[in-house]
Amino acid sequence: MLAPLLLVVAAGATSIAAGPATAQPAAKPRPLGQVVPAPASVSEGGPSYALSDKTRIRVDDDSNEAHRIGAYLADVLRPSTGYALPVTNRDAKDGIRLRLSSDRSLGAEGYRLQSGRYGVTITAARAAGLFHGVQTLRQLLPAAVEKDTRQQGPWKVVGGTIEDVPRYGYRGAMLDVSRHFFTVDQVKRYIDQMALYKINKLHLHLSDDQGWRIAIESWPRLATYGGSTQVGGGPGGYYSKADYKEIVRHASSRYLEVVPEIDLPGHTNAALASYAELNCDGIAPPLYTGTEVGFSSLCVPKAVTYRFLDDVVRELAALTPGKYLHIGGDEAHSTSHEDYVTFMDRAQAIVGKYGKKVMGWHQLAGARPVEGAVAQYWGYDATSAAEKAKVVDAAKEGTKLVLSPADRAYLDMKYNKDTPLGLSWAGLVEVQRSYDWNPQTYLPGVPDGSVLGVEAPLWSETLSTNDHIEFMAFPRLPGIAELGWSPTATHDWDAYKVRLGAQGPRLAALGIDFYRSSQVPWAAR
Ligand code: TNX
Repeated sequence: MLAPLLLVVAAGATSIAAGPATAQPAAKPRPLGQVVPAPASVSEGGPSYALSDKTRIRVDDDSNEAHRIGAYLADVLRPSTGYALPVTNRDAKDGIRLRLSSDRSLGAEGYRLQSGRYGVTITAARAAGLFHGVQTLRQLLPAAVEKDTRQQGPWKVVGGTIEDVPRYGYRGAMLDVSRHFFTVDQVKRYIDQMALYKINKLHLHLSDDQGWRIAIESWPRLATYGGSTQVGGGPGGYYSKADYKEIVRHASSRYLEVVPEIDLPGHTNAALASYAELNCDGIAPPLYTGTEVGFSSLCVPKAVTYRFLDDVVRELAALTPGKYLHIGGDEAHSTSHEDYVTFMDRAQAIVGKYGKKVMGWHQLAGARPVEGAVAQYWGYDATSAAEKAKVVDAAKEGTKLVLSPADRAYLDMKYNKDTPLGLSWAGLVEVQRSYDWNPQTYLPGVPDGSVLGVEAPLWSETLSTNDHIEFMAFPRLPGIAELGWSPTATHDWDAYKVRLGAQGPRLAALGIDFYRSSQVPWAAR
């Protein structure tokens, strides 16, 4: 089943790399396998389909969601092609068809894409699969299709069939909105970029020493005071509940689940500054705008700490349709181990009380993870064997893992010593290093089935604009997305770098400011 894919990818390698920069748009459509993340199986053959001014987008008449996805696809394609692309449920001979079927083999997120002389049909069992299939279709068209002004065609899709289901159900990206605040529109822009690569979780790091970013009615000063600054002393900001709901709504329209994080019991200076009673000594510290970590802690023995926690978790859980609530738990260097364990027991119970699954950074493994808890591993090559062993032992006991190794998946690590943004505590992380690892074997000894997937965190100590986000996330985020989506058999840097190179003109057409790594043979168009 996989052999055709590897062949197609290899063929793509020659045609893309050989294309001279000045050539006119080629009439030959791009190979079916030239997609990131690599599809599970590809078989190319038969006539290609050319979009035209007669093309319609047909959807099953009884699904609102399929209609919405059809309208979304039309919005992507209309400006560049100039075609009307009506979305219709009437039978049309020629066109793009979005079809929900009862084919269980496609699972919750998989899809089948078939293209031939009369059109392209995307079939899925669930709407999320149609949406992912639409992302694949975008990549099968010339990169200029992503531009927002009229472009020269032809707009051809090569003939053949893709059958595609994800390797992992958890394919995440995290944005730190605490160290620097990002507006609702900025978060939505990043969501749209994640969706291109079939990412399905948005983890929002909503609180840290430098800022509390979500309105909590029962503790209003958390946001109004605790959210009033950021690293470097800028004005900060926070999401009202309506803002937050808008982020959740937009994410779910892109088939992403939002995973909110309140980092506890360390990384809490913004909360401690907002309410004196949360401090063991009853004295509120000043707001913090530096970048040190590990100096703050909630007061574990005080009863008020758990009233605060209950209120925050209750209000946040009520805003969260997704199943996870992330309680941080990293770098609690100012909390004794005994206090840490006590605190995490209580915090996990509160998350359970409000119907959510606990997620925490992997230090949770050194406490007492509750049944069903998910630990997010963020160690790196230099992490001690003892620390890794705690995580592996927890996995053996049933704790599930999401992998975010800092020297692979951290999008805030510098690419090389000259990268103007980012940090380097876990090392320099070029594009190949970021891609070239296997989530299943990364922590030896972890039982099969423990790994739920991968996540690429973006910490924002040094990042404050869209360009900053995009320069650090691209092109590493597509590589992490591929590790989460594609079968291991497709894993091959030499093939991947060519497929990634083909994303260059596409990212440029979308106005994404990406790092043009010299490791990647960037296509000219
Ligand atoms: C470590 S990763 C942290 C964050 C920093 C990040 C910077 C983690 C769970 N904690 O507080 O922002 O490094 O790379």
